[in-house]
Parts: sequence; C-alpha cells; structure tokens
Amino acid sequence: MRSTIQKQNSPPRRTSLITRYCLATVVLLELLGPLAGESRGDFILRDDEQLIVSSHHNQGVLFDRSRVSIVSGGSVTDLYAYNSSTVGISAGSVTYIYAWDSSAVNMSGGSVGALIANDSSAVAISGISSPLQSVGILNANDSSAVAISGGAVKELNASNYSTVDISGGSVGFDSSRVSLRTNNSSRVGISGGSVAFLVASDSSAVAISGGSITTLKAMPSSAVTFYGQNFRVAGGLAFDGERVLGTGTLSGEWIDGTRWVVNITYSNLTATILAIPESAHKPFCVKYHAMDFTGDCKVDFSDLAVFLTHWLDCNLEPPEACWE
Ligand SMILES: [Ca+2]
Repeated sequence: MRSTIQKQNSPPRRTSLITRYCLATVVLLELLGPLAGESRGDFILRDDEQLIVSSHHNQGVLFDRSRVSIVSGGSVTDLYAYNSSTVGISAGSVTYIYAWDSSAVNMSGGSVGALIANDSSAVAISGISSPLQSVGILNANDSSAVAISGGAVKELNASNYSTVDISGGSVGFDSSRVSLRTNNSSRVGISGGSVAFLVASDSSAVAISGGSITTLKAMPSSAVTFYGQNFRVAGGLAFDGERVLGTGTLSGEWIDGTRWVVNITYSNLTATILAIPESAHKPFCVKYHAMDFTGDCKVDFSDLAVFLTHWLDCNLEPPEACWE
C-alpha cells in the first residue's frame, strides 16, 4: 500500500499515457451515452460536468471545474482530481484520491484509504468522529491546505508550505504511533480535536490553543507553541522564561479552563517549544491562509513578492505547451 502511494507521488499529470487513456475513455463513453451519466466502469469529467456516484467505479478523473459526489453505495478505487475540480464525499468509500492544481476534496462522511493533496489543493474533513468515517493516510504537500473539524484521520503528513488547521475530530487513536508529522516549512494550527502523536520537523511551526495532544516530539528546527494558562512542568522538563526545555510532562489549561497534559518525549536542542500565557493576550494565528507564503498569518505585500517571483512559472510538459 505504501509503495503505491510513493509511486503516485510523482503525478501522472498530462502524460501521454493519461492523454491517450482519456481520449480512449471519452470515445468509449460517448459511444455508451451521455458523458455525465453514471457508468459502471470508469468516468472522466470535464468543464462543469457533475456526477453523483452511488455504485462502484474502478477509476475516476476530474478536470477543469467538474464535480463528483460520492454518496451512499458509491465507491471508487482510484480518483484523480485536477484543475480546480471538486470531490465531495458524504458516504461510501474511495481507496485512493490524488488531488492537484487547486482542486478541492470535501469529506463529511464515508471513508478514504489514502488522500494525497498537492499543489495548493484544499482538503476539508468534517462530520462525526467514528471509525466508520475515516481517512487512513492524508499527505498534504506543496502549499495545500487541510482543515479538519470532525471525522477521523489515522495518519497526517504535512510538507512543503502546506497548512493544517485542526479544530475538531481526531488525528490518530494510538499514542504509540506517529499520527501527525509536520515537515518542510509546513504550518499547523490546533484549536480543538485530538492528536495522538505529533512529530514536528524541519522548520515547521505548530501553534496549539485547544484540543489535546498526547505525545510530542520536537525534531531539529521545529517550533511548537502552546497558548494557554497555568502551565506546569514535571519529569525532566523545565521552564526558561517562555521556553520549555528537556523532556517530561507539560500541563496547563486552555483559555476556556479545559485542562490538558502533553508528554514531551524528545526535544532537539535546535527545536523551540514555547508555553505562552494566553492572559498576555498576544496575538496568535488561528488559521494560516493558503496565500500566506511567508507564514506570518497575514496576506500582504511580502506574500505578493513571493508570488511574483513565481509569476509565469510553468511546469507543463512539453514546455512549448506553456505559452500557446
Ligand atoms: Ca504573509
């Protein structure tokens, strides 16, 4: 299962194989009937087409602004979403979803085996936290944005300037297994819900103002900040001003009085763990915007400057296709 995901991390976008496949399937579907009608096999949606899936499909591909809704009785083995397309899942199941190019995946029920979000795509997971409604693995890469307000994710990996906002639901059940890994300048805000085992790495920043985290490892260059009150340390943990040093148990209360305890099992010398009193009323970032490229919680000229350095970048293959 893992090898399949890694293989698919290099997007099969617009390869000649996909193009040929698409053309073949479009021809096939046009022979069979209306394109947006539900077929038993595979489907391809383009432009503003919409499809409601209530039976099994092996593969689905979405282009442009098309939309698919997976409802009760529906299942798809492989689902590819490109170009601002939208996947909605309210029930049923999808084994693998690959999202690119500002596409959106909105899940309010059902189950997903693995969801790989790339290139500024957006994933929203809501609904009731239950083992019946879950995502096995969620990988957010390349400025993708994930918002979790409900449901259950077993394992979440955030990389490359992606943002994660957890206000409810659960990320992992078992505190002996890593459930949330933050890498490569990713930004994570936790204001609710539960995270079983957080590993912060590689210049990522995690801001925690609510919810619960059972176990924390702070790897090199990471920054983890707790915004609360009545902080206490136990075990080998010690305060140095607002910094929390060593390993042991950090406890406190959120602003609403809810008590919490986190077990810090590793803290690298280059990592920064802060416990900042909420009573100081220092501003903190509740939610990082997808366009906040500089990670200061504001979208302003500094982000525009970053955007402009990438203006007219084009990764189309072949390159001649870029400026046709
Ligand atoms: Ca900014």
